[in-house]
Order: sequence, then C-alpha cells, then structure tokens
Amino acid sequence: MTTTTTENISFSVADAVKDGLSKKEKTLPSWLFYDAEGDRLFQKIMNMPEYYLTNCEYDIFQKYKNDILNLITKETNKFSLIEFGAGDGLKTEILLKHFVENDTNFSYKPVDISENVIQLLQNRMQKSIPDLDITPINKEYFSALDEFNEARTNPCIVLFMGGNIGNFEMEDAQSFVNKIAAKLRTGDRFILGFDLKKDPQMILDAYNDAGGITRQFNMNLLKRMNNELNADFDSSAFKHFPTYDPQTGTTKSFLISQKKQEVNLNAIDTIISFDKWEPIHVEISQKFDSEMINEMATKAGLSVEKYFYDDQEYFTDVVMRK
Ligand code: AVI
Repeated sequence: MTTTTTENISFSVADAVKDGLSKKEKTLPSWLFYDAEGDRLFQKIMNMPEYYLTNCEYDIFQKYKNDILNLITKETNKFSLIEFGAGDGLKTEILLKHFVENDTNFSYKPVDISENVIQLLQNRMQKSIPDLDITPINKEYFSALDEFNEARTNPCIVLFMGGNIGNFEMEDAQSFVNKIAAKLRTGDRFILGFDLKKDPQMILDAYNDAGGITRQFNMNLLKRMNNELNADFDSSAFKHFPTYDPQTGTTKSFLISQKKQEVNLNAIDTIISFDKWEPIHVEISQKFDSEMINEMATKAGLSVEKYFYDDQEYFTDVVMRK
C-alpha cells in the first residue's frame, strides 16, 4: 500500500482516506493529489494561462537573481542552498545558473521525499549546469535540516517556493515556519514564496480554469481511491467547486456530491455515505498580504529582510533572516 511522509508522520493512503472521510466535515489531505497522474496534471496546471503563480515567480527570479545573490554574498562567501520540494527545478535553475556563472562558492541541496523527483531533478541540473555542486537529500524536510546541521561548516539559505506554504492551514503554516526557524542559526536565511491577495476573480480562475485541468486534478483523487483502495467513486456524481474569501485570503477547493449516495472502499472494508450536496474539502491555497507575512516571520523569530515582487505584485518571494 502507498505510504507518503509529510513532516515527520507517515500516513498510508488507506489511513488518510479513512480518517478524512469519517469526519463530520469530510476532508482529504492535499498530498493525496500527487500520484503519477496528479504530478502530470500539476505540470499542466503550472503551464495554464490562468495559473499566474508560475510566471510570476519565474519573473521574480529572472529580474532579481543578482540582487538575491548580492544579498546573500554580502555576508558570506560560502553557503549551502537547501531547497524543499524543488519539483521540476525550472525556476530554481535560473538562480543556480546565475550563481554558478558568477563563480559563487555554494552547494545546492534539494530535499524531497520522492526518490523519483530527486533523481529527475539531479539529472536535469547535471545536464543544464554541469559545474553545479549538487547533493540531493531524499528525506523529509526537518530530518534533512537536522542532518545538514550535524555536519555543517557554513551558513544556509532554505528555499521554499511556489506558494507551497499556502497549502497549509494558517496555524500549521506558522508551526512549520517556527520549526524551520528553530533549526536555523544566526545569519541563516529562509526564502519563502507567497501568493498574494488580488482580484478575487483572477484567483478563482486560477483554480477553475476554462480547460478543466484543475477539475481533472481534483477528480483524480477519486480515481486514486478507486485504483488504490478498490473504491467505486463515480466521478460524474461529484462536482469540482473552488471558493475564495477575499477577507481571509483563503481559497478552498471542494468535491461536492451531487446526489445522496454510498461509496464502497472495498480494500478497507468501509462504506462512506454522502448526502446530496455534501462537500469533501480537498485543498486550501492561502493568499497573503504583507501584514500576514510580517506577523508569520516575527512569531517565528525571523526578521523580514527583503520582499521581491513581480511587476504586477501578484506574488512575492520574501527573504527572512535569523
Ligand atoms: C502546489 N500548490 C502551491 C498549488 C496551489 O496553487 O495551491 C497546488 C494547486 N492546486 C490546484 N492548482 C494548483
């Protein structure tokens, strides 16, 4: 049975599904999106015209790669760049190339719990930046930092891009940042990507694209449960429904049962009943403003050193310093 590690807890798909669908307000954890088909669909999402996040962060790195390098190297001439959840590395590659071209003394340590992702990333970087000093770490984030701390001789910069921090509930995002900050040493930095509050329609369109790719991405959860738990979800009986609350900045995605129905999860001897119009909450994608970001940094004992924005100020990469 598939097991995925998030933070320091291991969940099997069976446990996560059973736990989430037995709650009064049904929910599924968003890590469940990312099986092979989910990874493929997420790549498509990142290339959709509505999904502005990818281009914004790409533009920020293109425009400010030298400012980022100067900020880091004004204090140290040797450092480690530790990236959490690097994905395909397309955006990080901009920074890495620039650093290498400028003879920067650094090593790149991408961290991912998926061995496959790490291998693909290493192949890509070795091809496109042959001089890059790269040491992938196939671990969850906190143990990767612990391992690094045991043997380190130089400062580190931790990168967590793509707006991934928005996929945590706010409280969990804060405790995630607190935990990372606690493992950093004075002078280390944490660079975080935050998607910002903006025209609500634009946000809704990013999670409900005209081509229906995000719908497929969400529906793939049902397919995954059918495949891995021998369940009998009928996708046509569910509706993809994203919402955005402009006051809190919270985007939520739901799969909504369009009829009263029972679903059999045969592999785990479980029957789940749905009322007509009952939702399953499948994802949170929090949008931020600078007040929220400053508060998060302060609570974690970090100081905000610099905000880098794209031209339209849709997205920001924030450098925080311990
Ligand atoms: C990975 N994460 C930042 C994406 C987001 O925007 O919340 C996941 C996603 N879900 C639907 N579209 C993209």
